[in-house]
Amino acid sequence: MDIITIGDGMITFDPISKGPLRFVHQFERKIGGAELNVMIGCARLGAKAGWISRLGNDEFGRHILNTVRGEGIDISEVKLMENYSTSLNFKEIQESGDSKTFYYRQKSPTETLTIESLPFDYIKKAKILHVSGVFPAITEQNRQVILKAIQFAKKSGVKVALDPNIRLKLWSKEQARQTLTQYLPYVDYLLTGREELEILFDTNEDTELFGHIENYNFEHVIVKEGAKGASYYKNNKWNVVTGFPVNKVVDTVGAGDGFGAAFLYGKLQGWDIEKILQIANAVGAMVVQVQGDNEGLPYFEEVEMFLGKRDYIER
Ligand code: KDG
Repeated sequence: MDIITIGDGMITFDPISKGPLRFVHQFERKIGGAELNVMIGCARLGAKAGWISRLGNDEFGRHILNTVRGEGIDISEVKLMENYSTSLNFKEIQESGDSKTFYYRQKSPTETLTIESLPFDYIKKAKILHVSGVFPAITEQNRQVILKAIQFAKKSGVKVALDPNIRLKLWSKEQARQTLTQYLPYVDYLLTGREELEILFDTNEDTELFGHIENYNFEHVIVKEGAKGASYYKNNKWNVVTGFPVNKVVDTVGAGDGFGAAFLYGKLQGWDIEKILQIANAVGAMVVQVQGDNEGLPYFEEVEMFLGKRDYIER
């Protein structure tokens, strides 16, 4: 595999209408999961992607498995577990396109994914292991599973990518900081939001942030800045790569995952950082124009069309 991840997959119920969830009567059944979205993004762009996970042995679990298989992602390390229900997530969409999430993921099937059951051979053969702060936020066991996996990956020469993806509905800033900073010594690519970086290092001062960054061995620290683009850290400063204007933001969920997928795909291709961030910004801009956590993730030809590097022929 080029790239693999460990994470929860869930059914996402997207509201048909905007506004408070209590007034929404109809939903569309989709799938979500931060780490899984990144794998879907990588697979669509052209990477060989694999997913380590557990789902409930139920209709929703089968639906997720079939969809992920259909995206061309390797599911040999995904198991359907008896006596567990697949996790659910209801979204509320505001007029601005911003959204709120309501989780139903207590007793997630991923609690059966233990350190002992981690597929170390599978991890060892990948080029990149991508992890995020969502999976470790669920249980203490998950925190230990990710720690073990990234320690093993680092030791085996597999690059480690981390998106802190701090979900304050799942854990507090302090818990997130305590766990995620334990992961940092094993991380090569830190793909973060500015606010998350400030939570990680408990400061909003650039000079202090730089001091913390220098304490680790990161190959890249990237700050995702939404519509503005992204910045990469180099020589004690942020270097900005400007984003793309978007006519209409429909749904912002999954944009960071799309950005991350494109970044990781770019690393696999060996592109320079400016080109990687240009493509990642393009993918982020494409994702926010489509409803759903991963429906807007483009194929590589579509990114080229978006950038005007390939003709768009309608009929
Ligand atoms: O990044 C998008 C994810 O947040 C979404 O797909 C659902 O994984 C999810 C979560 O826990 O928020």
